[in-house]
Amino acid sequence: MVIFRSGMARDKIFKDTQDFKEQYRALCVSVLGREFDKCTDKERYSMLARLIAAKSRAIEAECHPKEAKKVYYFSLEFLLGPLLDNYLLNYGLRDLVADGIDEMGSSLDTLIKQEVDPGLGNGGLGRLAACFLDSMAHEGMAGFGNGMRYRYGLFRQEIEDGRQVECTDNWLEGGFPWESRKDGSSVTVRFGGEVVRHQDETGRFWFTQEGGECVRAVPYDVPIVGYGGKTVNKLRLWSAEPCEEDFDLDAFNAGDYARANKFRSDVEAISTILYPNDAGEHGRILRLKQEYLFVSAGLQSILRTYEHEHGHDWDHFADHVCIHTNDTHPAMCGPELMRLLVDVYGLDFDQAFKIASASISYTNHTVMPEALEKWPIETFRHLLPRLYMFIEEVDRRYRENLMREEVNADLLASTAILWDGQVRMANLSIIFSHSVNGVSDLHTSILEQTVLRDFYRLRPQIFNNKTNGVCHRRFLAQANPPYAKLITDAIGTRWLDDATELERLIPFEKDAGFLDAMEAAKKADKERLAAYIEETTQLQVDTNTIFDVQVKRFHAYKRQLLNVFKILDLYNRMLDDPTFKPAPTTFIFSGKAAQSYVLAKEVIRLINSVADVINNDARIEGRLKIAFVPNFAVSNAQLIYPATEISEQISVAGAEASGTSNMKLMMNAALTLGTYDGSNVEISQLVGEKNIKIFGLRAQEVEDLYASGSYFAWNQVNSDPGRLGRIVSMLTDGSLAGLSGNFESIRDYLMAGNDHDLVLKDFYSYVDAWEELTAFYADRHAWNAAALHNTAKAGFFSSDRTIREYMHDIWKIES
Ligand code: F58
Repeated sequence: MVIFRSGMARDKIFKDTQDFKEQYRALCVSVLGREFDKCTDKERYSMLARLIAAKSRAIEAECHPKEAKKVYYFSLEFLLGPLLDNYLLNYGLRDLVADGIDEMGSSLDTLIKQEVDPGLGNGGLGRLAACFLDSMAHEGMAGFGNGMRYRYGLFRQEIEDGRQVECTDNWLEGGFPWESRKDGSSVTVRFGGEVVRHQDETGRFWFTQEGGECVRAVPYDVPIVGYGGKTVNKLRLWSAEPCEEDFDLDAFNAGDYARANKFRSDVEAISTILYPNDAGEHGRILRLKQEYLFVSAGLQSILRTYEHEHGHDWDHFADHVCIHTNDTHPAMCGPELMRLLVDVYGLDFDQAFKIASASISYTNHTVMPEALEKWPIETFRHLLPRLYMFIEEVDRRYRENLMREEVNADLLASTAILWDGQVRMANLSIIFSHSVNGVSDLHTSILEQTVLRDFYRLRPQIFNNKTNGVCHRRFLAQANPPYAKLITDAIGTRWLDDATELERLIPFEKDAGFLDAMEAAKKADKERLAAYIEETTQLQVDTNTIFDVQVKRFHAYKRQLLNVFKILDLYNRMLDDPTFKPAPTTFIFSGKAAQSYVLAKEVIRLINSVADVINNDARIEGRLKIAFVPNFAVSNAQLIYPATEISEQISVAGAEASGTSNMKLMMNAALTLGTYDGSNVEISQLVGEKNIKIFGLRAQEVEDLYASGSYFAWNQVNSDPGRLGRIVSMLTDGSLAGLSGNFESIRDYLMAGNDHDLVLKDFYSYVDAWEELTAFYADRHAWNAAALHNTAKAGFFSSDRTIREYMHDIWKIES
């Protein structure tokens, strides 16, 4: 399928198929010492990726002039997903390479399947960072990622007896052909030790941090290929290694290898795993070390480049460099940049603060207070004694300024960095930033009105909204070939560059032929997903049923539980009343729960237990089916989104900052069944109420209900023992216990916990909304037109648009 625009950089990469084959064969021989024909599929994939990576590095080296303003996107997570297919699409090389490989007796699809997902992120925040890298390259800007190269990604999820089991994700086992190690760009990062004051004869003094633990941060660079292939940026991932000077040679010589090696494993632990459990001081210190390591190493590397390109012209640093911090994990960027400018480059404190705050910006991704990071001052100062001095001084001056105006005195408790024995990372981020943004309209206004209200009162001008977006090339063009082809046949290829072109699909909402073809494409996508479900779970699903999908991290506020309650309600009503026939539906769930999040893991077990009961109950004649797809990752997400017809976005209003699966799913012509939360609000405004189903309390109503103290979960249950009460009873009466026991803790969360996420409160409006939406599905023509309208309006949710807004409003870069 040719869905690429002309004039792409591909011609510079391979002259033709013959040229590609020759280069590919030569690489196999030179690296592996074996002919292509003697290589395994894994090796063939690896060599192909290396070939494309090498070409990309060559383009990258010449991409940006030194005057170009550079943006460094600091994020502890980049959920890249597989790269090969995406880069071939971006270069416009897919057909040429596929033909070449066919002629060599293999197939591109076989090789693509060999690629493993680098699991370098948890969920939405990490995937957003990866979409942004893609869009920055697409926009032709010099935008670079800075993150951590975790030896083990987020765990691989398996399901046993309905339970989530966490297995090690050894994603680097077979090597990562996209990366290249840059020993020459290594830097040193120091933890612990003490701060020593030095003074010379003139009275000039300075500080150094000495002793403690010295870590060598080694960068691995991954090329980021923008669509069109003209811009290639890079993602720099840091790995922690011991500094040779710290090696305990005495212990080694004395044969005490355990002691000699201990420091090695302590240091390497820093880049071993993605976000260790928050349990225990040790785990937390490791997390703080990760945060400091990638911040310090990234900034040292930026300063080196700056010095190389602009010398010591520090006054113009912020004209050339933007440092964007993805949530609070890189919050130490501010003080660390100051430390480097003062201690290494000899600037004074005020100048350093000015430079730091003019170059740093911050995105907040959550309104949940428990997610706002805090560190005990003692831990912090012990680990980072010199950095802490800068934080303390900035905080002292901040307080002094605030107290000068009496009206502000009450803002100290909420806005100071140091409070109650803790370093508050969100406050640190904000005080060092010239821009603070939320990720949807609703989220930003909640930040301004509640969570960060006092900061907003003080500096309203730094607050702004940047509604999230997703990479439509990956999640529509690449993930959904039959639909992408249909779109391209209808409106040409420009939508790949400019997603707002999708609006040109609107006239086709009246075109019966187009709508039939669209339904056929959806059917093909459903069949592909059904085959994957069968392969991974041995469950057969019927592609003539509605595919109703909720895929995302498991969290109480996202309310997968509400979805299960709805399914149980439909089931109970079918058993009670043979005339009640809900629309035949396959409910598909996928997602991981954090290792230590007991309730979320119980909800996974509940879904699988309900599936075990319903899927095996002949009385309902296969009308309802539940599939849990294990190990949700970018790669299987790309199979799930295209096959979806109902997109479940049912978080309690006011809790989801934005959500991004809602965007990926609408793009793929799914209708949203959702609350008025996060960017569902903007989806609803764009597609119009005919083309989305909204239910439940609004954010303000939720807040008022909490504030009134008048909500009692028991009232909900007592007022309808036949439906809601019955479902709550089923949690503990043995009806669902067949697979692995009852669900007391879920019942406790609902009843003793007074239904914190208002599952019971929104239950009826949700079930009614589902029934109305599925009734609408029966009108195939109207449904398909509404589904197409969702795709047509999805252009706004391309991360290209989001990045252009960041460029224009925050980074001050013109396209
Ligand atoms: C997510 N946050 C938001 N955090 O929940 C979601 O609404 C939003 O669309 C997305 O960010 C992108 O803005 C999120 O994914 C994390 O994964 C944290 C990582 C660090 C530990 C705590 C969760």
